[in-house]
Amino acid sequence: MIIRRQFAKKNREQGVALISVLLVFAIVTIIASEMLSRSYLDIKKTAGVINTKQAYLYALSGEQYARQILFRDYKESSSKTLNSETVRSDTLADSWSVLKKGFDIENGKLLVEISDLQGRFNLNSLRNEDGTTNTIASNQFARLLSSLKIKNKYTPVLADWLDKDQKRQINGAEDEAYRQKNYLTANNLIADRTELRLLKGFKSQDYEILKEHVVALPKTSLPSANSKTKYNINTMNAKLLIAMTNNIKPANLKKIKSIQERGGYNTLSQWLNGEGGEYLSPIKEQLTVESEFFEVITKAQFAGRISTVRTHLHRDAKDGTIEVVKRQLTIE
Ligand SMILES: [Ca+2]
Ligand SMILES: [Ca+2]
Repeated sequence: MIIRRQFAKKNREQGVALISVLLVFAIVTIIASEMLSRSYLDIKKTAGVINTKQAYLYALSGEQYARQILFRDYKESSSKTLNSETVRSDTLADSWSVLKKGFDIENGKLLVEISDLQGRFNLNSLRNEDGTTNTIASNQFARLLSSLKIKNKYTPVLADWLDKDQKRQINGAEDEAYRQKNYLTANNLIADRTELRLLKGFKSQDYEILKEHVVALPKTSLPSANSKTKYNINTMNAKLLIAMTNNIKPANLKKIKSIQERGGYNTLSQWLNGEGGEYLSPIKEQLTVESEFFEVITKAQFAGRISTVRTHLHRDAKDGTIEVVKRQLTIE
């Protein structure tokens, strides 16, 4: 009996020991797997950060490439002459315009696109240098909205946003309209087209339609404002031409478009004396054939990460020096 009891006791002890060992083993396994999964997540997170950074650096390299293309274009363009005078022009047939090119990079792709910002409506042209509203530009903007079939009347709201006073224009909006949103009107030139989204009643679907046609350049095209930045007739699209010229005939628009596609003209007088020139003459003070402001969009895809950089560049007309006006990291 005593032997059997001792035997049973020993068996129980062994059982308890086995369960303890199994428990410890289970706990160790859980801890180890938790540690492994955490370190796996950490590695993944770090790789994600590194890959995002790498994608951004590739996008910046695309911007550098665009700068080289634009500088080379300036140099090549400087050698064009007409009656032994240098005639520099920027057109849709230029190397920067036809670039829209993708590159294969290690573990991904890079896409670089350059466009002429002087082929878009400059929102800042609604403000004269003295801070008042430029009515010629307001009318042009209103026509741009209507040519894009945007029904909402944003012109007075934009005019009030830009003008220096607090006096509300008819259907406009000054500070009192924004106070409850915790911001006020700029009452100054705007820095980016995205500011349109802040305007009273501005609908995002309208912004999506309008954004490709507008830009906020530091200088405007009207003499009463600052005449430095003009519209490039070689690159202006049909909607902007309708807005600027008022009542231009579809046949003339088509003709202008086909000349643009063939590489435009090297001088403004060629445009003014050509077909449709009668529509361009009234706005000739606002026109040029040469551009200084360009937009570069680079999209880099690297190891599953995407980086999109939108850069505005200024290329000096005197020596071709290129500077970054602004750089934004994401698409709007
Ligand atoms: Ca104002
Ligand atoms: Ca006002």
